[in-house]
Amino acid sequence: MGRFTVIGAGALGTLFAVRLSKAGHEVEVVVRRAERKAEIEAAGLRLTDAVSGSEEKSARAVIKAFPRVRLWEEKEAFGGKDGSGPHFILLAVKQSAITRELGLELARRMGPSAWMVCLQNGIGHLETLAAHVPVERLLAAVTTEGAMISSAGEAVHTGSGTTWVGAAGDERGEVSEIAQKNLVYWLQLAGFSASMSKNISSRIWQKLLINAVINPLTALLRVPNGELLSLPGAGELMRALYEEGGTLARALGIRLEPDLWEQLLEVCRRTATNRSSMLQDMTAGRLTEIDAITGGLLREADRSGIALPTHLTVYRLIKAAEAGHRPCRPNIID
Ligand code: KPL
Repeated sequence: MGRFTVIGAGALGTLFAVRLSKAGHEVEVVVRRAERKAEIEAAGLRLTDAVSGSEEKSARAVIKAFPRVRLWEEKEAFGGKDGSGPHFILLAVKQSAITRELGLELARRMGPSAWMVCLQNGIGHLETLAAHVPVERLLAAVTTEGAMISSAGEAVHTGSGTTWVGAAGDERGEVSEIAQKNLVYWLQLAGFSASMSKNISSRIWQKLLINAVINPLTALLRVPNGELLSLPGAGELMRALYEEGGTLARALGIRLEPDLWEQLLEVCRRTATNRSSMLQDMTAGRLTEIDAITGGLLREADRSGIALPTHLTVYRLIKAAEAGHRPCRPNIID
């Protein structure tokens, strides 16, 4: 059985931690604040299936408090000091938590058999981490699983999706191939639909285009994903954002599947009751991931001299809305 460290007990972190732990793996969950650790320990890590209503509880996961930056003195490595077989660190924190400081700390705590698996939406995080973590130890994961946090330690699984795993530096794929196979196999045994991807950048971009349509619009309109399909005018806005993103991706030579627009609509249908992560952040008064999603597209467009007027408008609206919710709590690894 495998060893997993899940960093961040948000919706995705909890979903992966509970399923992997139930499948018999050694799982530790790392949260930043001691109060959150105590809350989760008291209530247990739980996962509820939104469709069947059944509850899965994980008794096996060990929960550790990730010390605050100034307390990061203890030398303990994630996943224990040694052990046989690969140790996967699932990084399930928000983009805004991925800083140089975190990269340095993670690199210091990674043992010799550790692989870092990044589950973030958007772009930019892999470059930040690769400055500190050896790129051949970095795996990118793209998931279309839908989940929401309902209380401390409790996630609701709102829609099943697929998780693709690939080497962060595409050309280093052969170095991590055995680890990738192992991870995919264990994810499958834990009940996930998972596959290896030889072209993870294309998967990252396809998810980015989907998030750049659904997330800001649901956050601005304050509706669950499914309602975008029926609100007057929303369809036109979705299409405009999608077309602009597609033009940029093609200009950058990124391969997009021909039915990506259909896939986007399908995500809205499959996660119809889900409140997007951006809507959840906005409602909770946290900073959103707009800089890594729409902001990521705008930065790339700027470098290529391409205009994305609809994305720019949406970006400014979200920035204004975030500021209107002051005081914004910084995103935390919760
Ligand atoms: O990834 C998502 C998110 O909310 O961030 C989608 C796919 C839009 C599901 O809600």
